[in-house]
Amino acid sequence: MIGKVERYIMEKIRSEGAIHITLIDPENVTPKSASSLAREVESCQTSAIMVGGTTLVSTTHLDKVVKAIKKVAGIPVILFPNNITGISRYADAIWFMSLLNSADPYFIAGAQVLGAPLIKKFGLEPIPLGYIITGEGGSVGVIGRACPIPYNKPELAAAYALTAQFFGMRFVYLEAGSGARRPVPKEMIRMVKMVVDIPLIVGGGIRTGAQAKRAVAAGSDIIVTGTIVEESRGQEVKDKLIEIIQGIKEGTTTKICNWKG
Ligand code: 1GP
Repeated sequence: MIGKVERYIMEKIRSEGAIHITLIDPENVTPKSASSLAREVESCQTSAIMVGGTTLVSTTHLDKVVKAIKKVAGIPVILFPNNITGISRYADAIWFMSLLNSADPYFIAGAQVLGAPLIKKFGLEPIPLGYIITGEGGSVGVIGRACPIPYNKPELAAAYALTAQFFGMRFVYLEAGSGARRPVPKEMIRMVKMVVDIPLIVGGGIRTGAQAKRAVAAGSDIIVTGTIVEESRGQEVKDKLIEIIQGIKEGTTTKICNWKG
């Protein structure tokens, strides 16, 4: 069943062409800094806040961070779990994600089986997502025991994305890894976009408006950035985000779009 947050995301993509989501890693913030960050990114018109990271964090700390963000943010807070410890009852929704190119069944369906009853109990909105690690893969590639898809093999990314769609997942995410030196190349985004009808999320290593523009023009529906706000302070956070969001807007003017929505 499609819930409120998913409907909001779909409507936003439909009306704006592509959207931006900010990722906050609970390991890198205090509840206080998370709430001021949330205020700043919302004022720059990011569409939602994802909370999650690759390495372990205490659930108590995660709860405090999510609560602090929820207190100030009018936009949805969506969990981006690395494991069952990434679940908090205080969020609005959770990417119910499977790391499709992991060599370890735990990251494909094991952690999900452990987490599902908790998600049900907390009344969190699960949004089914196929997660695909590409390029260098970063920490998430190592922790998730992924076989990252080389950038020069876009047809493999397309096959994985199609698999996500055929499994009934409603979003697909091409991940380069947080802080990646090179974001997912446009050729890979384009090839995935040509075959799938579900919205495409792209993230990892996007630091400039020009990179965001290229990724959207190639077909990304959602751009996720995390590192740029973590590395910046005060006005710099806003300047960076405004640049990225402007790039996304520019990208929509020539965007490849083949899903009916
Ligand atoms: C990581 O794709 C996200 O899961 C964001 O990556 O931190 O490089 O923006 P960055």
